[in-house]
Amino acid sequence: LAEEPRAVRIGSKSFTESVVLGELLSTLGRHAGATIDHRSELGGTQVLWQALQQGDIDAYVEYSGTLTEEILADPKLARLERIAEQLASQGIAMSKPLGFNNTYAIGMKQTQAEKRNITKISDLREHPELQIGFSDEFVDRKDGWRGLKAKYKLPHTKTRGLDHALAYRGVWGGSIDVIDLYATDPEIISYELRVLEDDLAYFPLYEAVILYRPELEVSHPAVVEQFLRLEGTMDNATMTSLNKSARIDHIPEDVVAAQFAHDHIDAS
Ligand code: PBE
Repeated sequence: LAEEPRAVRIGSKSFTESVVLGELLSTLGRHAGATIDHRSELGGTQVLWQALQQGDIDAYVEYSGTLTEEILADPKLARLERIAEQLASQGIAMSKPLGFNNTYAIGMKQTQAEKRNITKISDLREHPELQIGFSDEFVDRKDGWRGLKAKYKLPHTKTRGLDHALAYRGVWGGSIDVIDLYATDPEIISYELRVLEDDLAYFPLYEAVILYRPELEVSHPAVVEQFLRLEGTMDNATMTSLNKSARIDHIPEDVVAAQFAHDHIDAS
């Protein structure tokens, strides 16, 4: 009896965009004829990276800045070619950028920012009274709160770790003044937030790339071929609008992904 080809396992982190991208990889993999197992919302960056290294998953979408700051912990690896080389030496393959930069940013309600005349992150220094609420991962990451506080010499001490979606509700409701944003979050527009200028250039680029185990090129070459069709197809406006469909219009992530694949890369 011929062995059934094994399922291709895709991972995603616990936030909407990552799930949409996981569904997109799943759609493309199925289009290539593979059986797909999407382990949705597995956890944060470290959980996904370890799952990929251990072979519990075959692929997921990561961000260049997250690779240099948090995973490889070598901020000097700014160029994508160098990141790819480092990953290759650890047995992981990386695609070219999908085309958008989902950087962290710091934001607050436009009305609040106007009232206090705050346009850039360094302006926060003069406002120790502001309530800060950061998403869980941002509180702990090397490219997160601690580094930001040090670089900008911010006086705030009481920071709360929150689920990212809850942080938005808090800032809208007024219980939190300042939060971390992801640049492709649709809430920035719908909740009328101001993105503060990163005037000391603290944040690196966070270009989305697909990470995958190179064995996939042997076991499922058609799947890899489909995955790589995503390279260069998604700019920030595109990703933001997919996130909006899921988060604001409540369309299920798999439907959002299938629609994009159908309309833009002729796969569904
Ligand atoms: N990011 C910003 C984070 C979350 C949002 C995309 C750089 C990450 O998952 O690495």
